[in-house]
Amino acid sequence: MKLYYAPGACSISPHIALCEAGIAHQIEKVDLKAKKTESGADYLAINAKGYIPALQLDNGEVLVEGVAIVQYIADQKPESGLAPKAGTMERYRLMEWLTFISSELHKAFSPLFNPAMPDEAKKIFRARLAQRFAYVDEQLAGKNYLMGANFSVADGYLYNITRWAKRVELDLSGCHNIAAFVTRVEARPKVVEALKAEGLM
Ligand SMILES: N[C@@H](CCC(=O)N[C@@H](CS)C(=O)NCC(=O)O)C(=O)O
Repeated sequence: MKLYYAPGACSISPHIALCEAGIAHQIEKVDLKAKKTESGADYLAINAKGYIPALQLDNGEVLVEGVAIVQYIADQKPESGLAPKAGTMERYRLMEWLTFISSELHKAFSPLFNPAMPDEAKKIFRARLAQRFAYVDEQLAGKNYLMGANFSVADGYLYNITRWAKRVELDLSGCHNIAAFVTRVEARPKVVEALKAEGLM
């Protein structure tokens, strides 16, 4: 499998999933402005949507959308425990988290990364994100990970997105459970492997 990624972007989540699942893979960097991969390929021919992540499967098929990609990876190695079995209530709980992280956290960062967005508007988006993170902080009370004791693909995604807070001056200093979660995730050897491969450590 090959993961198309950009260092530090939302492709960290599937990258962590691949490492945690122990799946042999390659990674190829994408220049998102030029829409070119590091080997010179036209990225739009790989993913017409133009964004990362994209996962090229061994049969050549390309899967996009982070939430679909991480579940695909987890399902290749059910023994990894990265996702509960499909069809169970627990699996819908995982999807509930993945959807929340995607729509309420991940995409809510976009206006804060946009240089054209006025500062007054950014304040509103920042305040909304702070509320969402406060909810996550409450949910992590007394738990190691979002689903309980075990690490899942939702944790890799949450960790990925939480890394962006400092870059957009989002103050998470009151979120002590999230801080402990981040420390716990960063202590995982497979997470370190993914971050090192992207040049982030
Ligand atoms: N819906 C997509 C969104 C992915 C996304 O937002 N990717 C960003 C990086 S974090 C990107 O590639 N932006 C560049 C662009 O849209 O041209 C997903 O969840 O996988």
